[in-house]
Amino acid sequence: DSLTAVATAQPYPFAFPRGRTALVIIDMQRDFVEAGGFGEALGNDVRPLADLVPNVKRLLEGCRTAGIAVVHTREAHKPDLSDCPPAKRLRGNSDLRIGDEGPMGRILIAGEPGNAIVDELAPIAGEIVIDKPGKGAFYATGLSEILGRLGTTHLLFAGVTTEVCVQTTMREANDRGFECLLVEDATESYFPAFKQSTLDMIRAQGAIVGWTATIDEVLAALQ
Ligand code: C5J
Repeated sequence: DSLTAVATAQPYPFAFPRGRTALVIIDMQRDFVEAGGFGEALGNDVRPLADLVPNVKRLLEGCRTAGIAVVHTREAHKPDLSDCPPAKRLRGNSDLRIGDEGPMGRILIAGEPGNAIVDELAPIAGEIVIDKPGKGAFYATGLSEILGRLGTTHLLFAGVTTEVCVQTTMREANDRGFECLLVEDATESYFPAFKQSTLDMIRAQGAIVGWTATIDEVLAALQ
């Protein structure tokens, strides 16, 4: 429906037409959230991201109940790596690189066990799943066209990691004319200070990139 919901948010209330809003859940895949994946290969402690899963589930279920469209993304490359520039594959000093065989299959490769969205957040029929080769979900994907066909104007963001794929996608969306809100307790980083800085910079200067609100604030607006 086109009824407008209004969430308590920072830096000021966020009004969103329910029928033109989508929840975008970024990269809640085993590669980032579970031991043995890309995130751990890069030297990170994945526990804070694993602890985030129940929060994202609560937001997802609330949005499903309210009839909000849902988009899931995965950072995923083709098995032949033709969509992975050497600059991305060779970056860093990890022993395990994109495309290498890891404990959960080939790292960040579509179709491998580690590339799957965690079971608790698995997409259901009718939800959109985007495989993205970049950090931003608009780069080299059909996301713009899909949201255009749906008539989507407002996006609620969740997922990982706050300052990399979530922030990049939110900035891409902002430049494409979407009104964007990041759900504070439905996103996480391997670096707590980076999460906090990202929330602060997004909502600074009168929501220069967008708004932030808690899960409770978003779900209260959808009651
Ligand atoms: C990263 C992501 N951090 N999903 N990917 O490499 O944020």
